[in-house]
Amino acid sequence: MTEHSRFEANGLLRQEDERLVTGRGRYSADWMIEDCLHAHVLRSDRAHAIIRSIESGEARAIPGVCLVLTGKDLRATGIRPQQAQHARSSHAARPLISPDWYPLAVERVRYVGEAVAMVFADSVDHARQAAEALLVEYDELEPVIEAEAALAQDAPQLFEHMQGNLAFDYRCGDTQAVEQAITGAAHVTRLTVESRRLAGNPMEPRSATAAYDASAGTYDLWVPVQTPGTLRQMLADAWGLEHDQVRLHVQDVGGGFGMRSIAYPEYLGMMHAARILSRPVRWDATRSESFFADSHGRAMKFIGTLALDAEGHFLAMQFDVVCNMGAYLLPVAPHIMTLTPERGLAGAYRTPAIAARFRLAVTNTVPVSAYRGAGRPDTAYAIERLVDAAAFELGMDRAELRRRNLIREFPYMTPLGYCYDSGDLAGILERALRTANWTGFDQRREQAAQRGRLRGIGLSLFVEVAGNSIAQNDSVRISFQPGGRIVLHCETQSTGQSHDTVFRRVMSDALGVPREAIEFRPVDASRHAYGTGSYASRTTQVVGHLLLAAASQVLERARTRLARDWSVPAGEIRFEAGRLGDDKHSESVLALAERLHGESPHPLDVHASGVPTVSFPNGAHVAEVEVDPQTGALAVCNYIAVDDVGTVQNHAVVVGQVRGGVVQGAGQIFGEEAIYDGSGQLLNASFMDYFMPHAGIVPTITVLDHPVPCTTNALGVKGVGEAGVTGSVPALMNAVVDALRPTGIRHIDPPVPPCKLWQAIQNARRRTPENTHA
Ligand code: SMO
Repeated sequence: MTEHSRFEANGLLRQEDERLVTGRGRYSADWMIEDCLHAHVLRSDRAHAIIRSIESGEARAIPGVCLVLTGKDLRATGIRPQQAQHARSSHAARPLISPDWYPLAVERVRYVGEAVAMVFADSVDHARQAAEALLVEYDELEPVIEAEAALAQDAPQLFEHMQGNLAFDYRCGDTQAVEQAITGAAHVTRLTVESRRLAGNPMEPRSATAAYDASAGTYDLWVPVQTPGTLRQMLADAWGLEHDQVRLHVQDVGGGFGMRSIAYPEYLGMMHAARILSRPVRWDATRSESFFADSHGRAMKFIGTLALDAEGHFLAMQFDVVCNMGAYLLPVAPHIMTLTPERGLAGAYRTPAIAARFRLAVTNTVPVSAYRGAGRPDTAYAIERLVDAAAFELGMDRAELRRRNLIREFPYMTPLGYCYDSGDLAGILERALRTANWTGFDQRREQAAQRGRLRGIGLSLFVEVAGNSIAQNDSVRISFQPGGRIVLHCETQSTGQSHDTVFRRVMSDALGVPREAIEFRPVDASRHAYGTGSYASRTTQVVGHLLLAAASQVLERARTRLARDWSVPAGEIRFEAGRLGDDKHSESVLALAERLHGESPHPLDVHASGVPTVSFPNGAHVAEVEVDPQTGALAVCNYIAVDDVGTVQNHAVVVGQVRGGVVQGAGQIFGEEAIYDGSGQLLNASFMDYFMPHAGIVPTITVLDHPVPCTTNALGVKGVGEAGVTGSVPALMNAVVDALRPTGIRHIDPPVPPCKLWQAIQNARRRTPENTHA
């Protein structure tokens, strides 16, 4: 049986499942390239220091060592440092200052874990031994760890040309209108919330192999990547190469989450080594190393203000946001810390005036970049906690306050100029409340109290932006192969989102051909298509839209050809159930394609490209939790997710994405946080110390689709990849704070591991119930 027929016969939900669950997945460390040298990276063990010297004599003397590469060596090759860009740098109060980011530190280290040197040897052991034999002489500097401390007067400075460690000061909205509304408001709620720094942990630690072909002048890399098009471009640009000179090989990626989209230092060092040593080179990160070598996420603090009239109508919303960027600005980081939040800053509400200021600070910590949701969970958390706080202060039901301020008509233009194309926020809100039995909660709280538990219920109503793109263009190509096969070329690697299942089905429906005739090629060394890849929940709307456009071109061409063959007007040829025909003739797309194989290029091969749009997935999530005040233990009792992700292509995939996202958000609540001490050491860089979410922390998750078709793409999809996490962070924290209300606690930030909850409850009991902050 073919893989496809087994997939059908066994009732499997996804094309990919059988291969992946029977151990036939192929991740980057599974590629075995012959004759490899091995790399080991020497990383800085201090947060901020001048590199006086690197003595490598002893290291070079170790048998099997082929190359010791330092930052100075690499800079001397003429490599271009990477820099972040920002679409609106010139509109900012102060333009973006993006420091040069070299793969290996030159002259100065700025965070623990920064790559200082790479050693290449005939074995992993020799490479490590040699790295340990390197003698680096440092002059230590004072480090700064937290963003606000970095922005303070007299803080240690990371870069000479960046005064006050302020990389970017970005403002949006009508500040004057907001301030006026606040002054005249009947009620003003203020709340500061923090979305702490996370270290993402994909299942697959990063592994890479690089090879150089001297005769062709090309590089081959086997890497885990979610954005093959962008990565190729970044690697090529660093070396001043044509993009075609870098070829990426990737089959499966064990988790992307935004972290698999960067031209990481190791890749650039390995390209150099592969070229000058004329040998392929390989590097496998250890799990602990990944905590320093991969980008971190979140690290945003929001000071929020909400102004309301006497009836609880929102008048204005304002946020002062401080972001901890880490030691360098990764390429898309300034974008996701400003424009992504801005696009969804209205949330689900008709607030007439909205303004925000974002200050991006550099610190002596691991650089921050996209991490599932990339600014959206943080923003939703800030808005939804603020709305809950206002409801509490006004003595209003939280659902009622939201109801009163809902966006009810679409399209809706936010005060910041973004257009929510479609939605049914009232519908999803009521459905979530009904499913969760919101009105019956008091009874459940009562029953829990009798068992000595604090029970809380929390609601989040969110709108997030998807397809949030820095891309100019994406393209796909459809090519017809002999033997009745159709190949879909694009550049967007799945990291678990089931692209193969979804896109084969889209094309099979559009052309009326069996799914097994279709092959989906997400990464293509021969450059038949281009794109920026898979992030921001964008792939189905962008690539799916282009695939549909390409399919209609195929049908158009087929019609034109058949009209000629049959001598009938093209307008009379109908397309039904996979066949083209009129009253007298009939031929399937595949049969026609087969008949035309003598011609070159194949007459039905098409290419479609376009500028990607954005969409606004939205949802209402309700979480119910219990806290044991004796131990501080938190348990999630019930979780309802009602999501409008636009037209659903595959329900199982939607459910999987939402559940995974909800649990990933719950990780941030239950314990995830990258914890630094004052000297800049990361204290929990292992699974012994860093909390990892698992399915058990949110035992039951009800996922309900509430599709309202998106109007800006042909498939009607809005994207689902990040909806779960964007909804769950605020829903769970609203529930936790609600549970703690009887103790007098009015706000607490995640993570809330038992020790923190227990301590907060103890502290609250010692204080007056009024105005208590944990
Ligand atoms: S955090 Mo994402 O891959 O936009």
